[in-house]
Parts: sequence; structure tokens; C-alpha cells
Amino acid sequence: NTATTRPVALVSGASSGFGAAIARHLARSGHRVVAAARRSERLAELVAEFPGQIHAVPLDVRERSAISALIANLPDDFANIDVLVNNAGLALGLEPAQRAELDDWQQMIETNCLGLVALTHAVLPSMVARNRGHVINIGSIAGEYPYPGGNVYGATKAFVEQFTLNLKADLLGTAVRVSNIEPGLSGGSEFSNVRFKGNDDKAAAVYAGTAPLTPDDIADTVDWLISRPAHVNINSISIMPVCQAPGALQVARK
Ligand code: NDP
Ligand code: 8X3
Repeated sequence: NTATTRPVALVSGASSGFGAAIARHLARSGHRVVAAARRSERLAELVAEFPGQIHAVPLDVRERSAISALIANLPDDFANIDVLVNNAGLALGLEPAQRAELDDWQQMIETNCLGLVALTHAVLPSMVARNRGHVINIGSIAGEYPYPGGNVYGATKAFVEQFTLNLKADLLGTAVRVSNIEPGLSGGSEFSNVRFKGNDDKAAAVYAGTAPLTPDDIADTVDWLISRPAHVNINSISIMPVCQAPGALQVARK
């Protein structure tokens, strides 16, 4: 029966922005979705939209024991994860390194690197045992191109890029796929509100006069990656809006 053979996806950071759009797209295309994030009231809205198809789990990806508990306590219908979307992440601050907060750096590393690694570590063995699965990491163009104030945020996304490629190396000989999506300037999420710690005017200014990517653009990309034929692995995909380009090298003059 189709109900029991539906593929299962786990989306971290499903409470807003990209993650919420990805969860919705995956639910619409027939997946059962485990939606994880810290704000459970937001996840409840997703569950109400797709009753029975979305299983919400409050999760801080920085808590290793919570990740083990999440995996151990999944209802039977959601237990075998076929698609892991490692989307939970954040940027904090845009100050030069010499003025940045060490606590911000720590939170970005713990969330964007350690959280992503811990979820992957929890899910991979079952994918390999079933010889089935796709790990999709949400990196960033900030992991490819440096920019002033990108310091640790960009470094966490460079970590995601290399971790993705090294997973690919380890998964050789299995059917499990792994991809890194690297979005550029994207609106419609709370990314800049979080980066600027609730300063909504500063956040809005980031997108003024632009036509940025949207969460649906990123969710479309996830749909496309997982719908490639089984022998095709997209290693990485870099996406910018038409209004964005990589920056020029800079020179300090006297
Ligand atoms: P949002 O701030 O809208 O979404 C971030 C999500 O991550 C939220 O659902 C948040 O949920 C979750 N999250 C943050 N910290 C934790 C944590 N410790 N444990 C669990 N969940 C957490 O931003 P976006 O949708 O834009 O960002 C999604 C991903 O895309 C991030 O990895 C970001 O770096 C990346 N990205 C964003 C770009 C952009 O310009 N918007 C461009 C390129 C990449 P909650 O607070 O409820 O826990
Ligand atoms: C988000 C894109 O350029 O704001 O990862 O860092 S950027």
C-alpha cells in the first residue's frame, strides 16, 4: 500500500524560510516529513497543513542527546529516513573579525558544522544499511566567496562544502547520494533578522532594490536534486539571483 511506502524526509530548521518551504514541497510530492527546529509552535502550523504527513519534533541540533532521542523515538511510519535535508543554520553578525563576538562564532560553528555533522552521523548508518538515501546539505556561496564580515559564517559553509565531498568519497559503492546547495542572496526567510539580532530595518535593507532568491527557489532545487535518475549525483549546485555577482578583490590604499 502506497501509504506505507512513502519516502521519508527529515528537514532540520523547518520552522521558517528555506526549511519550511522544503518541508512543504516534500509533503506535496508525497513524502512523509520529519520537521525539526527549536520553535515547536511554528512546526505545529506545518503539521496542521499536512495532518498525518508531517511529524514535528522540537530539536536544537546543538544537543547531541536530543538528536539520538529524535531518531530513536520516530513513529514507525517516519522511522526510515530516505532524504536528510541539513538546513538548520544561521549567520550571526557582520562585523569584521576583530570586532566579532566569540559567542556568535561558537554558535555558528556548533549549529552549522557540529549540528549538521551530528544529524548526518545519526541518519547515515540506516541509509547505508538500506542502500537508499540522499543527504542534502544547505551550504552557501559564502563558503565559496569571501566577503567582509563573512568570517566564521563563510568558514562554516566551506566546512559544509568539504564535508559533503568527503561524504561522497565514503559513500562510494553505495546508492546513497549527497549534495550541497549553495544559495546566494535569498529573501523571504529570517536569515538577516537573525544575523542582525532582531534589527528588522537593517535586515530589510539587505534586500532593498533587489529581486533575491526565494525559499521556493531553494525548495525547487531540492525537488530537482532528489528527482534525478538514481545513477546521478549532483555534488554541488551554486545559485545566485540575477542581481548578484561575486565581489572583486580589494586593495587598501594610503
Ligand atoms: P531562517 O532563519 O529563516 O531559517 C533558519 C532555520 O534554522 C530556522 O528554522 C531555525 O529554527 C533553524 N535553526 C537555527 N538554529 C537552530 C538550532 N540550533 N537547532 C535547530 N534548528 C535551528 O533562514 P534561512 O531559511 O535563510 O536559512 C536556512 C539555511 O540556509 C541556513 O543554513 C542558512 O545558513 C542557509 N542560507 C541562507 C541564505 C539566505 O540568504 N537566506 C543563503 C545561503 C544559505 P528555530 O529558530 O526554530 O530553531
Ligand atoms: C547567505 C548568503 O551572502 O548573505 O549564506 O552570506 S550571504
